[in-house]
Amino acid sequence: MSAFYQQACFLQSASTTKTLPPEQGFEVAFSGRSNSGKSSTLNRLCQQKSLARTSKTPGRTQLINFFGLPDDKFLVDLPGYGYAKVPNKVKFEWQRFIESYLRDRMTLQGLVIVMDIRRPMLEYDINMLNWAEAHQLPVHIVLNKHDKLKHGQAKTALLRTRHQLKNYSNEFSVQMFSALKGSGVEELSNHLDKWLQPPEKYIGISSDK
Ligand SMILES: Nc1nc2c(ncn2[C@@H]2O[C@H](COP(=O)(O)OP(=O)(O)OP(=O)(O)O)[C@@H](O)[C@H]2O)c(=O)[nH]1
Ligand SMILES: [Mg+2]
Repeated sequence: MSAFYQQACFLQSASTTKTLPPEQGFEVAFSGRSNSGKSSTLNRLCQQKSLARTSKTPGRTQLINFFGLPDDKFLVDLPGYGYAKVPNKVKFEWQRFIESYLRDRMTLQGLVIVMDIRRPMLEYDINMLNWAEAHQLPVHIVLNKHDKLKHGQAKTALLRTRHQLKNYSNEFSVQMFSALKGSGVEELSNHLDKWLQPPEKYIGISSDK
């Protein structure tokens, strides 16, 4: 378990471009359908139960939330897409804000897309992947809720998703994960290390928890 991500602290929320923190260092954003477990994935990665707020009610995260790590590295929790109960006007505004964040943020190194392993690669996910490809933004897909499937079914979902990614031209990777059980957390932190480049002193250092 990486000691680096355990240092994460809530920094600030943003609801408009003007309220975004200054662009410095490197950051990675977590996106995905509402209720796929983005906030739970962040909490598991950072080994903190309530760093990002989680909920059974989809659409809980309505702001872009920034978490700071040592050495000017940041993790960013984006609002979930595909949440139907929000009025269209609000949805449109969010969408514009998130799109401008993803397009213009110079410090953004990559995008983690969290999907429910039982329903990966739905329409919104594919839209996001197409968008990332068009903007040459590297993507790492986390197939979360692995614990909900038998191992064979989960493996099939992984292979099928990997196969679908073959059509994309930019950097894409995929892994299984369970925010509930903690499986896959090391694979995720190793991947993020490539994007965020933590200070030397954290590389290979794990906590004993
Ligand atoms: N079984 C299981 N449930 C999970 C897992 N990860 C998240 N959940 C549950 O899924 C629900 C949604 O989790 P969140 O982390 O709030 O999801 P989110 O994607 O951040 O949701 P929004 O912020 O609303 O977009 C909660 O009830 C979590 O407890 C997992 O790995 N396994
Ligand atoms: Mg959330």
